[in-house]
Formats: sequence, structure tokens, C-alpha cells
Amino acid sequence: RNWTTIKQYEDILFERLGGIAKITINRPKVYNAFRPQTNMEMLDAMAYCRECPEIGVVILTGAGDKAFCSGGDQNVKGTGGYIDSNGVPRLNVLDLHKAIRSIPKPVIAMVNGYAIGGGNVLQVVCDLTIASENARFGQTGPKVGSFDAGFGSSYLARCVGQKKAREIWFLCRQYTAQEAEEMGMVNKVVPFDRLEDETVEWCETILKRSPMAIRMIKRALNAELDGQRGLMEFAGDATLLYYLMDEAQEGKNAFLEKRDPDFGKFPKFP
Ligand code: 2NE
Repeated sequence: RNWTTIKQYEDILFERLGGIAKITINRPKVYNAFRPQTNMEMLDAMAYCRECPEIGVVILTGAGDKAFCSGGDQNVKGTGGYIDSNGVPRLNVLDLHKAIRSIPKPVIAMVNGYAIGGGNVLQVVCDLTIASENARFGQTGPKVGSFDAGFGSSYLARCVGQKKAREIWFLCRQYTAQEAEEMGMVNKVVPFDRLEDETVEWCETILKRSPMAIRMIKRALNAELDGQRGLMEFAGDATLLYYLMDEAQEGKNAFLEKRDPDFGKFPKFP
């Protein structure tokens, strides 16, 4: 496939194929563990995807055939968080979770191997997950001195149920791709050499659908979990739709033309 590079980074690849963007964590020596810089680069790429009107869907994956992402890079974990090049401790993968939830376009995790710890949380937070047969899933926090009590717990439980979510976190076991699919953590499992084809096919199908309809559905499904922030994002899109109507234009035009608005001509739907 002829992916073209959108922008060069150190820790990730950022490519495009028509309306599909692909972000690949490219740190195979550490099984695609992330450091603060990795997350900053992914945030930058996500911001590009959000702004670019031609991009309709984003794939998140890992380089190679071993790992999607093995979570936070334990080599740079220090006191207070993952230490970046300025010596500042951070847990900025949480900003990436927010960006994945907030971007009004589907984000698909293409899980090509281990999705462990913060790597599993990343795939959980994505809208859809397609995994290869060799993929393995699991949390390790309570084994290695960490936990994700955010989306990595609450949204995981929405996907797999409360009992299974507690099992995943309390026991820190690994699960096969098939087990992950059966428990509702993965949409589809395919052989490794089919992974990208299958994911691109899903993307192409999504790209044929109404972008506004998909946007509103993502917002509604998020709002159910995201409380006031979810409602705010949903409301923002309701306002966007209103701004596209003549009725909203009439209010603005009347103000600029220094006259009373004539809203009487607009229908009052049942
Ligand atoms: C992923 C897993 C299960 C793979 O096991 P295996 O036996 O197939 O490979 P190995 O030898 O463990 O790993 C291969 C290389 O990748 C490095 C390893 O150190 C090893 O390097 P070399 O010895 O060959 O030089 N590597 C793997 N994961 C790494 C990591 N996270 N950081 C740095 N180097 C890593 C196995 O490797 C594994 O269990 N990895 C650790 C997973 C883990 O505990 N991640 C952190 C969880 S905490 C977290 O991510 C988190 C959170 O809980 C809350 C918020 C944010 C983040």
C-alpha cells in the first residue's frame, strides 16, 4: 500500500492513505512502550487529524509484529511519572486518551501484538479494535506499581462488564485475541497478514458513511460515560448544526443589519 508520510517524528510514524491517517508507535526495541515525547508526538498527529477536513478515520498501531504497545516505558519511569528530556515527570498518555475521545472521527486500534498495561488502555480507549491472532491483552499495573483508574477502568468495565474488568486488573493475566473478542474488548480478530487489509476495509466502509452522523453517534456514546464534559462536546456539535441553519444566520444578520430578527418564518417542528 502506498502510504505517504504526513510529518516526520522521532518516536512515531505518521502516514496517510486518502482519507485514512495512520499513527504507528515506532519504538520496537521496547515493544512500542511510550515515553512523554511519544505521547506529545501522537497528540500533535491527532491534532492534525482533527483539523484536516479530508481525514475521516485514524488508525493507531505499533511497529513490527511483536507489540502494539507495552505501556509506559519503564526505563524512564521515575518519581512522579515518566521523566521527559527536561526532567519533568509526566503521565501525559492521559492527554492522548482525551484526544482520542474528543476527535469527532473514529479512531481504530490495529493491534498487531502485545497490548499490555497502558498499551491495553490505549486500545480500549479507541472507538474500534481490530487485532491479529498473535495479539495478547492485559493490565500489569498492580504488578509493576501503577494503575489507570480513568478510562482504563471505567470504559473497560463498560466494554467487558464489571466482573471481568476487576479480574483483568486484580490478577494481571494475559488474554488471547480470541478471549479479548469474546469478552467485548476487540471487534474482530484476523490472521496477522490480513490485519492491515481488514482495518483499511473497515476504514473505507466508514469513509462511505455520513461524517456528521458518525460524529454525532461517537459524541452520544461518549456522553453516556463522560458526564458534563461529554454533554459539552455533544452540545458543541448541536451548536455546529444550528450554525449551519438559516435560523441561526437570521439572528446574526439582524444584529449586523440593526433590525429585529424575523424568526417567525422558521418552522416549529413537533
Ligand atoms: C509485553 C511483554 C508481556 C512481552 O514479554 P516478552 O517476554 O515477549 O518480551 P520481553 O523480553 O519482556 O520484552 C522485550 C523487550 O522489550 C522491553 C523489554 O525490557 C525487552 O527489552 P530487552 O531486554 O530485549 O532489551 N520492554 C517491554 N515492555 C517494556 C516497557 N513497558 N518499558 C520498557 N521496556 C519494555 C513484557 O515485556 C511486559 O510485560 N512488559 C511490561 C509491560 C508493563 O508492565 N508496562 C507498564 C504498565 S504501567 C502503564 O503502562 C501505565 C499505567 O498503568 C497507567 C497509566 C499509564 C501507563
